[in-house]
Amino acid sequence: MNGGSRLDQNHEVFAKSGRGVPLPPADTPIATTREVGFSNTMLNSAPSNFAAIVTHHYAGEATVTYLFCDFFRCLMTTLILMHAVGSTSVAAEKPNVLFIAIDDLNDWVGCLGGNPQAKTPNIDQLASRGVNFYNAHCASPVCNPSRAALMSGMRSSTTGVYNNSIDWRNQKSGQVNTLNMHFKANGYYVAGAGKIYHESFGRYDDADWDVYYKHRGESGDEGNKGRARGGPPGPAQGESDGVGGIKFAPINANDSDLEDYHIVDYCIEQLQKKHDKPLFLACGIHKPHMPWFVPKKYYDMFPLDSIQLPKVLEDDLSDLPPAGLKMAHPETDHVPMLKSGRWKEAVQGYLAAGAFSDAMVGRLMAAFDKSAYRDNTIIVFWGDHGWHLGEKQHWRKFTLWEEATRAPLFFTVPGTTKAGSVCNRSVDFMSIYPTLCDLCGLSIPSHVEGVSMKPLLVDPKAGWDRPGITTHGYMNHSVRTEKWRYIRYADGGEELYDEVNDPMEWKNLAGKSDLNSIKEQLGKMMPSINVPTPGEKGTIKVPANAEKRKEKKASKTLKGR
Ligand SMILES: [Ca+2]
Ligand SMILES: [Ca+2]
Repeated sequence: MNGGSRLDQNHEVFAKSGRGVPLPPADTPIATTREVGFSNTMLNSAPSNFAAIVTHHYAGEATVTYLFCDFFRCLMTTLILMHAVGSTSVAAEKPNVLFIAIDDLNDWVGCLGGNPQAKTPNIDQLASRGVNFYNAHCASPVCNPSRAALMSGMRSSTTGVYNNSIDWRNQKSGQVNTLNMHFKANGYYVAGAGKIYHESFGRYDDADWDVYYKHRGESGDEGNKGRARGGPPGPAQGESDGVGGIKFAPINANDSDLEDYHIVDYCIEQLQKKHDKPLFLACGIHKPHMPWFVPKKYYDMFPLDSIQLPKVLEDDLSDLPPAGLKMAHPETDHVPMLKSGRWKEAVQGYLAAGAFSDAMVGRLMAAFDKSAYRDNTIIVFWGDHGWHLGEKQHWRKFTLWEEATRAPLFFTVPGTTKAGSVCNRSVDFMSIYPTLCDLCGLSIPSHVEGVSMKPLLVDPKAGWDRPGITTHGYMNHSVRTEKWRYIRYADGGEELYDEVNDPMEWKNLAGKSDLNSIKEQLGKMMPSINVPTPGEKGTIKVPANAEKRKEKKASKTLKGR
């Protein structure tokens, strides 16, 4: 074992097996589909625009204009009637969408193999309904930019939304139709609950959602049965709440004392209702985001003496460039964790929080299977980014390595996907927006940067020469293919990993001159547009502490309850 002297040699460790498979041949075509549909918005505006153009053309000829006005009244009536009939039949054919987001869930999921001790039977069952994207990566390893990019369809590097303190609503991402808005504008009934956007920057306007679950205490609609934001109280007075900023503790509480329980309840209610329009239902579950304060029964599923630690190479950081070292910053969390001797407890806490979120997914899916939506609904399940629990001597997200970029992504599409499929192609979450449009017959807005993955849903082994791209801070990018990960930081620092032979990313090969052409090829795939961090024109910033401060504050608040 490679635990090294800094780790407790008695701890059992686990290491991941190779996850990558070789790249397809370079000449494999990019099989993508971008069908352009005819949106209801376009239909609604078409007759009046047309009339305005013709009226303008005949300006000065009052009689002709008058005749045309009469003619257009008839034409418009006919078009409106046709539209009404058309949209009814189109609506009837449209699939529903169940859109499930999990916060901070890495690959410690049974069907992703990130930790053999993870217990996630409900999430595994959900994945097995369709295609499990085994090599899927977030657009950014931080809540707000990851979600803003996925939902807006625009990368962090295009919008400048790089961290949790930049309000995506005030940048380019706030000026376009987000995914839920696009579905709403195209005839869907769009309902949501929980964490879909980063909650500091939620947006719940009429143009965004038809209905949205409200936290207790917020001005509510009739569906308001929510708990206070954040859930149950923390550990009892005098009991430990974790190590520094890493918050974990079993609590004496019921599942229903956590807000996620009520978020799922709200979604179940939506599934029990009949909707006149096709349904787009978004369910955002908060756990396993910290604090890992979940009922004790989930901790009991993972006896402490059985816990295996992630495998860590003692001198792993010695081959990192300065920018990589800055992202690892082991002194913040890892050194205190080793000193505390409580690493196993922290791993137990994350597994327990994951098991709790799995139970919530189980409740949702049991209700889904009993609902009228069971056979005509596309299910997409995604985690917003990964999480380190000591790998590369780092904790939390905020890096460009596998532990922080890889996250769950599963698609089930009735009539298209085959149960039990696994796709090894490297993809990123920018493809979720266009894929859903493609599958539901909606146009893909021109601002959307990703491409549809429909060809991979039809055939998970189809040709695909795109990488998964992750951005963390201005000009810091990672490109992940099936064979390689190439990282290039703003200051020019580089890392290159062979994912087939080195899945833990221990050996940085960037200095090997015989791999220069590989680096060059991968570097060309990085985003060419790089918008500076708003308010910091032209400066380089690697945000690492914003969310940590917020988490600290939140856990303090929780403890007080
Ligand atoms: Ca997150
Ligand atoms: Ca290394």
